[in-house]
Amino acid sequence: MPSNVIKDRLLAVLPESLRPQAAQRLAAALPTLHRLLAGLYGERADFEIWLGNLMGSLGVLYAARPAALKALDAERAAQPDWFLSQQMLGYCTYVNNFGATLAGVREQIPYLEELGVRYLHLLPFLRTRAGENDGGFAVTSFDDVEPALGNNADLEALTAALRAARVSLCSDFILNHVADDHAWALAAKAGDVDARAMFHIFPDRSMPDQYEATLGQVFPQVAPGNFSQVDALGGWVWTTFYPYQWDLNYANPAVFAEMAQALLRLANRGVEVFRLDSTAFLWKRVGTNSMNQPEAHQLLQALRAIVDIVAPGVLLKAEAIVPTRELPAYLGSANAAECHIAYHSSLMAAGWVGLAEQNTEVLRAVIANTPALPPAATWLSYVRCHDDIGWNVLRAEAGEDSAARLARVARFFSGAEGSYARGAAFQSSDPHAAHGSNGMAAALTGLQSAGTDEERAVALQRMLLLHGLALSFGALPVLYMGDELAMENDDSYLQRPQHAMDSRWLQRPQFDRARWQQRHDAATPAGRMYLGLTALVKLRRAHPALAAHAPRTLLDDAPESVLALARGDNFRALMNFSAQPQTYALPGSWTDCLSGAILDGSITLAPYALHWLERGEQ
Ligand code: OTU
Repeated sequence: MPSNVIKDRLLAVLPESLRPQAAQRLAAALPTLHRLLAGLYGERADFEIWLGNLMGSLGVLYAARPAALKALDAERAAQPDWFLSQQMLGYCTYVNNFGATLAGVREQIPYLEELGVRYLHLLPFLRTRAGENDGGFAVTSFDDVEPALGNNADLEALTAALRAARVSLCSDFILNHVADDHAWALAAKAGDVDARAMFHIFPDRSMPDQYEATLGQVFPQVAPGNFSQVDALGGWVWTTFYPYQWDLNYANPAVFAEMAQALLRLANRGVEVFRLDSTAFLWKRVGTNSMNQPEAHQLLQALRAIVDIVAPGVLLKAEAIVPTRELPAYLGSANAAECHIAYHSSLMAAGWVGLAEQNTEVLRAVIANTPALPPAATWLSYVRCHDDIGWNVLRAEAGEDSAARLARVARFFSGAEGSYARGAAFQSSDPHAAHGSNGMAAALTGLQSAGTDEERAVALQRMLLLHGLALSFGALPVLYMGDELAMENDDSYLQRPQHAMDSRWLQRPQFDRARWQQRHDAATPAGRMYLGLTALVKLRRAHPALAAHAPRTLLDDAPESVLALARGDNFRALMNFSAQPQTYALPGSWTDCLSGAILDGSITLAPYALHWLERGEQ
């Protein structure tokens, strides 16, 4: 089908007034979209018909986009790097833990504003499976809010209120799998042929065994294997994660078309950023680990092209917990846009390795392996999130004996051998290794185990150090709910049989009102963390050198336990990962932004200290 016919399918459903703008966006993005989809699905006899229908459906969603969101699209099209500013700061939380419901989250907006938050990631809030649902990561309907949390009107009221406060709502978009009680899964179980084709279903073990030969395992203890036997399906279905999370089959164009529309319907309710969950797993290939396949990137680029046409103010964020070298591809290149943001899980994990080893070797290797990015794209930096800290992403950077080295780090954070940390090792098929470590930052940095004021002060310094790295690296930094108040582990999951095997629940506590009330009281750990962190946030806002896209250089003249980053010519971030003071020579005279001290020729960093320096005497 010639491209003007495809284009017309979209334009035809738009009112006259929207057509010139749509024609412009189509001219920019349709050739790419057409090429990508033809590459993925072009060999099917009905490809052109399918594509025409998809364009018609996109037109309907284009026309339905509310005026306030169209205005946002226009504003952001005029300034596509808006989210790279040093004014941007994220906050991530579960709805129920933070505000009970979506309406309750709305009440928390003043607190978010006080913190300086401009981006709020609410963990899954769509209708989820009855019973165990992996913290909402098993979605039953992309068109309904989980009833316990509210309804679509509450969602729209929340996005409107956040928009008014200049806070962008980020929602998970779990596109790799659906719950086993999603309408497609139910229909597949009932024998519907089209619904069965939405999944990877195998009559016997022959294909699953072939795939398993080279697949990894995400939850080897609680959900071993990548396939689940379902009698109603008469065979095995692909389930990378829990058995009730059925992977979607993106080799079927219907899956792509349905999911793209589901995303846009949420965008039309005011979701501004989509956290694309488990993006690495979207395409399966025998003989590989079925992660990071070229087709997974083509799918994401196609999704991006669609967003650029229908809702160009929307951002896509890749959640791909993969080795550093695989990460940049998720942010695309100058001529192939993909996601706008990607988690830098290597940087996050390496920060923790730095603490455990009191050495920045791995951190420096990660930073050296972090390439410059295309314009209007950035990393997401963070200290903790709702998942484990996955160590395996660092295998390349952790040197020759990386497995043993990372296993030592995992043992350190589970409190072994006299360590101050109070975390838990997570999920491994190998008793000598650990997939990851769990625990709140306060537990992993020693605050929870501290017995004296001095120990508490050191632990808080470690927490601020890692947050300082996230805030000065050059990224969109996202705080994890509770860390700003130095909240500790929540052990209550051990009492819940359905969660007891999944120690990620350690870091999913209820927002602590009592600590929140102490946040301005420097005599409390909560207050010290809050005041220390908010001082950094405030300072960051005033320094364009700390914007995500401002230049970054790793300085190699610092002691091995000190990480030294130059941000442009006139700004430096220095971080001491050791328990010993460290001295570092400085060229010329600098001002310490936090203390105001003037430094001439050198600086001595206290244990775990973070310093932001500005050139000259300010
Ligand atoms: C994501 O995570 C989510 O963040 C998890 O909370 C979900 O359980 C999972 O998807 C399924 O939806 O591999 O790259 O090691 O890092 O499960 C995606 C644990 C993932 C997580 C891993 C993960």
